[in-house]
Amino acid sequence: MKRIASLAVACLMLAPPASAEEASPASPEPRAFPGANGRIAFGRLSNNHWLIFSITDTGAGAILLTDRSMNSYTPAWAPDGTRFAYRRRGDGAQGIWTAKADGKGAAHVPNTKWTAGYPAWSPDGQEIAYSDEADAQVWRIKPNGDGKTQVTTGRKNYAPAWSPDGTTIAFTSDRDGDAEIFVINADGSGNATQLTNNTIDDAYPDWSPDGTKLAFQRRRSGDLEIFTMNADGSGVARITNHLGSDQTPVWSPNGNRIAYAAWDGFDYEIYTILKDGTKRQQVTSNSLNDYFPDWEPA
Ligand SMILES: [Ca+2]
Ligand SMILES: [Ca+2]
Ligand SMILES: [Ca+2]
Repeated sequence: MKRIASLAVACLMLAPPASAEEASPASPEPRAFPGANGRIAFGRLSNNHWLIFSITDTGAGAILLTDRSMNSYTPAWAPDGTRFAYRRRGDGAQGIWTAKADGKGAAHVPNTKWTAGYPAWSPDGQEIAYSDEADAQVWRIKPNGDGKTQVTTGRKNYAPAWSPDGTTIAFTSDRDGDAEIFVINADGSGNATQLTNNTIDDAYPDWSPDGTKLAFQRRRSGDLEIFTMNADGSGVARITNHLGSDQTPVWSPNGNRIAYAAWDGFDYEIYTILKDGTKRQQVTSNSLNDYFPDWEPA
């Protein structure tokens, strides 16, 4: 009897206080992008294996999210921050996978194969865009493998980013001989609109949470830097000015900062910077290569 009584007390302690429930009738509060900044997920090359970790934006509390026997790449947080999609290669089913924010419950997205990569969620969390190296096209698919639809046509398309209003998908294409940023209707209708047009590489676009800007990487005098531009391609602004590659930018969920990977002279680290290019902060610090960050909505 005594044991049952203490169990009941423990259950009471786990229950949320009634006042808190009254204060937020819709609890648990749904997390949404845009919103507050959560953890940063990223890929790390460790002992010839690609692993995905998450870490706080101050560089504390790194957690391994993927299996050490597999190669896992390019994490992308779902808009509610409860799951992430990624690319997985190795034994078993390869292609796009999803897992809970703690790495548990990993599952293959059926109908994606080993050539599928660079996942990006739709803002309603119902679909994932990705690019397939086999045909160099951008596709969209539901996490259960249903509704697979080709979005792009033309040559050499990769690295999609779904706009926050859900209507368009930005992507990179090498179709004119160097990398450019394009945007196309998310249902694949109409022609893609070219946002950059030059003879240097512009790649890996990511939408600001309010949908007004894109961050991307540009190769400038042999050195990669982070840039932003308006959604129509105007107003290009350089954000980083640092010797060594600065690449694969992503916005913070609150829209104030940009996270990216940078070469520090020895290996790659994750950094964040204010969107005006000031107050750079280092997130990871080690002798391994840390790449492809994505910032969790919390
Ligand atoms: Ca270009
Ligand atoms: Ca640079
Ligand atoms: Ca490192």
